[in-house]
Amino acid sequence: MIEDNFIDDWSVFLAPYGQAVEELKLKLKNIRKEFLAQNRHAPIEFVTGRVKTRESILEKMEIRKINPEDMLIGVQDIAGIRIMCQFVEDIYEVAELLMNRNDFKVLLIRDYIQNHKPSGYRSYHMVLEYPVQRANGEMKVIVEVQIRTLAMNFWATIEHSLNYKYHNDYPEEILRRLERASEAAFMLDEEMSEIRDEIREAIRIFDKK
Ligand code: 0O2
Ligand code: 0O2
Repeated sequence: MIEDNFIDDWSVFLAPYGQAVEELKLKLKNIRKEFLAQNRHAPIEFVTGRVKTRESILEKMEIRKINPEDMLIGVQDIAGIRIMCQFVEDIYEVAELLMNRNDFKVLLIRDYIQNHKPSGYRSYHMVLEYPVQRANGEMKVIVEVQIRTLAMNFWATIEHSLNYKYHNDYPEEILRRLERASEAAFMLDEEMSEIRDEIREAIRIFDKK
């Protein structure tokens, strides 16, 4: 295991990341509320967030052979936000919303929807530079935002749990099934997009009731 003493106090180090996650969750949940208050389809279904633990940061550094001085470049998801959407179109609407904000800077985008990962993983990733106000002044922290549909989230969640058991070394049969499941999730998203307008109308009527 990699030495962890290049950080004096991990809880002090991680605190601004925690603050960034809490602030962003609140802001994103408010976007949803605003849309709903205006009786509009909310492109955000729900938001989750977490700060990576010390153990998980060190593990990622070990696996990827990241030196301590490169930690902030190599581990961009110490603060992680996940935004779940109903439809693929919503993902791009949310991305646009985030790009037009001036409370943080979008540093980079990785579109694993247009170019899914070999594993079958699909999501839209954004890396942000988010300023948090601390007792000693402003600090800019890096936050990874993953935007995905419920179907993409379903696949990624299952694959992630399986990975605990197989450590990326899947038996051929499971790999094949995961690939098929990823395609099925993608097709589900495509089908849902096609009937999106009808679903929207149904939701509107349901909400009114
Ligand atoms: P609500 O009103 O229940 O939706 P915290 O404990 O403060 O760190 P939080 O937000 O409570 O943070 O927990 P986390 O783990 O970041 O996010 C979980 C949120 O995602 C919860 O919402 C869950 O209700 C919501 N969630 C999880 N799965 C689903 C789902 O399938 N559909 C929907 N609509 N929401 C889901 P909150 O924040 O407790 O608020
Ligand atoms: P956690 O907290 O366990 O989810 P690179 O792979 O070098 O291009 P990097 O830095 O790994 O880029 O970032 P990437 O791939 O854009 O995003 C990494 C995160 O995306 C992962 O975090 C996962 O959350 C998610 N992810 C990426 N690929 C997959 C996949 O094949 N399956 C699943 N389930 N999730 C994936 P971590 O580090 O695994 O952390």
